[in-house]
This record gives sequence, C-alpha cells and structure tokens, in this order.
Amino acid sequence: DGVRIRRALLSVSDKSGLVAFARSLADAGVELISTGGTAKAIAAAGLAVRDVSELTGFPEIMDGRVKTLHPNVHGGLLAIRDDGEHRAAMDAHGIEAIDLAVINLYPFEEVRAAGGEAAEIIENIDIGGPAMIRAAAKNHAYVTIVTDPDDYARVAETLAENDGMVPLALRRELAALAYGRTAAYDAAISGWFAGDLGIEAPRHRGFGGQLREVMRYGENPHQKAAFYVNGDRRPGVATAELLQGKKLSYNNINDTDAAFELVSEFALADGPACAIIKHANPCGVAVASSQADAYRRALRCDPTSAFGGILAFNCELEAETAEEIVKLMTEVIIAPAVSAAAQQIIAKKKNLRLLVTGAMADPAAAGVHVKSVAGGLLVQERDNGRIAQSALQVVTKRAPSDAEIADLLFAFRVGKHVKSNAIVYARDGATVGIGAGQMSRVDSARIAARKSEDAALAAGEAKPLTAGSVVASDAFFPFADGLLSAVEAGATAVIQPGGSMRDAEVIAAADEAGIAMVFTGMRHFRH
Ligand code: 93A
Repeated sequence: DGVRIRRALLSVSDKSGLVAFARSLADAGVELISTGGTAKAIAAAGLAVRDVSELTGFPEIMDGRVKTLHPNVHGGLLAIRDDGEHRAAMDAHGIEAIDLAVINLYPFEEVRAAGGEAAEIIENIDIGGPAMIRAAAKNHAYVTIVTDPDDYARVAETLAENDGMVPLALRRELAALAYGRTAAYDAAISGWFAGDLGIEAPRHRGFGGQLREVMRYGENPHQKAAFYVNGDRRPGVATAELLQGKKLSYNNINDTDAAFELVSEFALADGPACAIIKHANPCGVAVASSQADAYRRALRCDPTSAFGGILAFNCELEAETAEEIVKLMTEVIIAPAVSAAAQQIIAKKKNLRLLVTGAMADPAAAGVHVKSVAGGLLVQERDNGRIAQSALQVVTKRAPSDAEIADLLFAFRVGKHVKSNAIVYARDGATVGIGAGQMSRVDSARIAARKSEDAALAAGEAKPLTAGSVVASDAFFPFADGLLSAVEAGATAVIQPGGSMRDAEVIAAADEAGIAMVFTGMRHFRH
C-alpha cells in the first residue's frame, strides 16, 4: 500500500526545517516544485527546484493571491492515478502527478494575535494553501500531505526506510492532521470576523484551538492532557508570561484561570483586590485600601484551605505583599504586573510560579465557554453578566445601608465565581465564609457559616466572622431555610436573584428577622 514519491510540491510560510526536508527529498530522487518564497529558500540551499509558474504556465498574480489555484496543480493532486478517464485528462492537458504536498499556511493566527490592521489580517487569510491541503488529503490514497514541520523528520525517515514510499497508514494519519489544521484555521478566521462584527452568538465564533503544549498529565496522573490556545487575546493564563517557576500543570492552569477571572471583576477604582483559589473555587477574596491588606484579609477567610493555593491580584504585585506571600506555601501568583522589588522577594521561592498578564481582563467582554459531554460539546457565551447598584430591587421593609450595599455587590460578584450552589458571606470588602458546590443551598449556607466559625477560631476571635456580615446566593432561595441559616450566622442583609415560587415566604422570613434583602433578577449558576 506504499506510494512512491516522485514529485513534491512545497509551499510554506513557516520555513523552519524546510531546507533539511527538501534536501532529504532531493536525495531520495524526488523532483521539487515550489512557490516564490519557498522556491527561493530551496534554491539558496543549492537544491534544484522548479517554479510552480512553470508547472501552471501562468505567473503568480495579484500579489500572490493567485499562484497555485490552477488545474495543473489541483489536477496533479486530485487525479485518481489508475482511473482511465483521469489519466486521459492528465495526458490531454499535460497535468503531472504530484505525490507529496508540503504546505503550511499564511500566519493568520499570529498576525491577528499581534494586533495587525484589518487589511493585513485579511491578506493573511490563505486560500490557495488550504485548497491544496484539502485536495491532497482527499486524495490520500495516492498523495501524502504534510502540514506541520514537526512531521518532516518522520516522513523523511519513512521514505528512507521504505525505498522512497509512504505507507497508507501514515498517509491517512497525515490527512487527519491536515483537515484538523484547516478546520482550526477557518475557526480562527470565523472567530475574528465574529468578534469584529460584535456577533456574540457562539455558533458564529471559532472555538477551535492550536496546540500550545502537551502536559505531563491531566487532572490526574493517569490522564494525558494538552493545552490549546485559540488566539483570543483576553489577558489571563493563556497570554501571561511565566517569570519564574516550573511549567503550569493542568490543574494549575484551570485554577489560575479561575483566580484571574475572579479578580478581574474588580477594577482598580474598587481598590486593590486579591483572590485565593483552591480547586477552582475561591477560599478568600478581598478588596482593601492596600494590596497587602487585601491579601491578609482574603487569607483570613479560610487560611487552612489557602495553603498551596493560587493567588490573583488586580494590580501590580508589591514588595510588601510579596513578603507576606512567601510566608505561606503558594503554588502560583498571577497579576497584571510585578515590581522589581517584589520579583526579587518571590525569586527566593524557586518553585513558586509567577505569571504576569500585562493587563486586566474585561469582565463585561463577550466570549465563549466550552464544556465536553459524552458525545458532544456544550457551547455558551461566557457569563459576563454584571449587576449594577441601580439594578437592585429592595424587597424587604428595611433597605440595606450604603455599607451593606457595597458588600452585597461585592459578595454577589464573588459568588458568580463559586461553584453552585454558592453562598458567600462578606464584611467590609472581604469574604468571611464561602460555601461551594453543594447539592442543596441550605448546606452551602451552613458550610459557609461553619467555615467562618473555624476562621474566627484560627484568628483568635470570639464571634464568627459572619456576625454583622452580608450574604449572597448565586440563585434564589427555594425555601426560607437557607435564609434563616444565614440569619442565624449573623447576616444583616441578603442579595439573591429572586424568582422562586416561594419568594413571598422568603421575604416574610427576612422581614421577621429584621434584615434587608435585595433581588438582582440575574442568576450566576456555575457548574
Ligand atoms: O494567496 S494565496 O491564498 N493563493 C495561492 O494561490 C497560494 N498558493 C500557496 N496563498 C497561497 N499559497 C500560500 O503561500 C501557501 O499556503 C504558503 O503559506 C505560502 C507560501 O508562499 P511562498 O512560497 O511565496 O513563501
């Protein structure tokens, strides 16, 4: 099932590894045909190469927009070699069979990521390249298609070992890679157009990705894993620069993303913010007048869980904060920037990863969220919903005070980043109890309160930290019990979406307890 390679067409934008591969092909007696820049590079290495214009009898025109879009190229790639009619067409039109196509595409993704002008980005939409890749891959019964320089070595070795032939199994595998590449390429182009037009429907957005790295393992050591990036320039774990420490693991990337997305909810105008994440849930979040204070107050919420956690900040990491951080075991720090002094302090902890994003992410920006299910993918818009103070509806006799409103909005914003059912207690811009991921809301409320008692004990305080706090619920309280548990913990105000059949019952319970409650009309499930 091997096909002998006699003639190869090479047309590559990424010229890495090209010359060595071309040389091994020439050594195997393969005739080389190439487009302008590729031919130049091959000829410069002293190898014989035919220009594709000679094959087509047509010059490259329109700044190269049309160079390989010609029947002599596509006929040579698509002809069924042992079909009488196909052979007759080849003879009649002087079409020469092309057995190997080596093609990589105009760097659309890179130009887009570098923030090029629209005209430049559009010029980097490759038309001829994908057409040849798809033609060669379709005809893999006769043709070998190579789209990734990483595959040059094994194709060259295969040729050397198999008397200049490529076996069917490898041709099929390379065809699968080829269509994967053109699909990801078109997804990136579609995503760019969609973003540019402000189309938010996920079906218009590309969510294909490009392989960034293969990881040692996934969520668990027996699971293989890889990190794909999609060219979206949203500041965060995918775009950040790693200033020190080992590569991030699968779980590190997941947690660091959760940490940075959460802290991005808080603008600098809100004050320096810090979020501590464990297992993708926050175990402490605070906004304070100084960054070090924000860190200390976030840590106070649940110091036990914070051990080995991921830290995110919404402002440049300062030396004073760094001094505090190195006292405790921490896995990752992510911040928009880091001061030179802070970097020196962190450097003492060799294994601590320090990531710098250069900017904060826009919490209101549109985006795509993908999740796999057996047999498919679920795609939705990212949860960019945000509740402003003006959207709050007071439903109790008592209205919350200004200080309570500030804490209510803070707690609700944190709750958006806590796995459902989420209950978040907050006081003076800091979480003081977080209940996450329970199947019943009342359990989340009780767990949050109990954790707050533990935290008070650890801090040597007599009263639980929830005394005099406010509480946020990511979805409505279906019954009064969850609310009553919050009242018992000492909460004085509640924020929740509202909309339960039993809202009246829950409101009556709040009034009876003398607490204030506001409805947001927006739910923040996170599963
Ligand atoms: O502008 S194109 O869409 N039109 C074409 O006919 C065409 N043929 C090859 N782009 C085309 N290519 C691309 O040119 C290849 O995919 C490759 O990325 C690049 C190689 O050009 P050069 O050999 O001049 O560097």
